[in-house]
Amino acid sequence: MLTFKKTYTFTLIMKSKVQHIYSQILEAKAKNHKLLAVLLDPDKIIWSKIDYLIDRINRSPATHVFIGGSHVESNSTDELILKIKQNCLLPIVLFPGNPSQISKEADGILFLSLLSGRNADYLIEHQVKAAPVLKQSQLEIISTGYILIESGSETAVERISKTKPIHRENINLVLATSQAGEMLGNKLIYLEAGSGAKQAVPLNVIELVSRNIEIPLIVGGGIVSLQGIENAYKAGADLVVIGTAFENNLEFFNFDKI
Ligand code: 1GP
Repeated sequence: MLTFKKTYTFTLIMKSKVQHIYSQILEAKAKNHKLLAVLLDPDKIIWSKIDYLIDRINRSPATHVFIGGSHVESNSTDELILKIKQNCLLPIVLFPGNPSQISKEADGILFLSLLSGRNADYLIEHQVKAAPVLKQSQLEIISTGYILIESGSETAVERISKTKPIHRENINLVLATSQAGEMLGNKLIYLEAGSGAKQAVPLNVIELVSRNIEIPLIVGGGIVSLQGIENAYKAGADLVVIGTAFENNLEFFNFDKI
């Protein structure tokens, strides 16, 4: 824990700057300041603990709050974002499984295209449906090449998108897909093992991709320890996403006891 705290300087991105989420990610990358997103799924929020959850986020090294899930059933996304905004200054970025999860209350959106799959719905159809809604919003739109990596068992993204992940040992295909995503004009590449994945994205894959693209690299899925976060940073991740580990243990980032 201590090593983790001392090794990385986290940039606190204040609310006044939230219209520039992407430029601040670029700035952090240029300075080698690592970024950390806490992912909240509106369907998994325990509302009786929401104030405590926000307090834990404020005390954590998180630089962003991501909101979303592969399959969000409730309509509580707006309510959740408004509640967080009352007491938390971090930028709130949508990480949607489909267009129904768009909320104008957020600051930005990862406009995802699932490049590892060959299901046209997740490559372009959902994006076409979302475009008119996004055009009417003030959300900062951050196009993101989303690449699912095989992680030991079927994940929600795989099940819902009806696509196969790229095999974790097929590193050349992960690289070519990442580079194609960059050439298509995406602003970010997101290497995803899947929420609650048994195995996180392999470090050699993170290393290879980060060395061979210019745009910032997000890594998430199956990272369950501070050491795991640190390893992903060392391998070249610019931003790490933590969902399940924080959801299961709100003390995951607690540095108070050090
Ligand atoms: C899932 O990458 C995110 O889309 C986070 O995954 O829930 O396993 O942390 P975890």
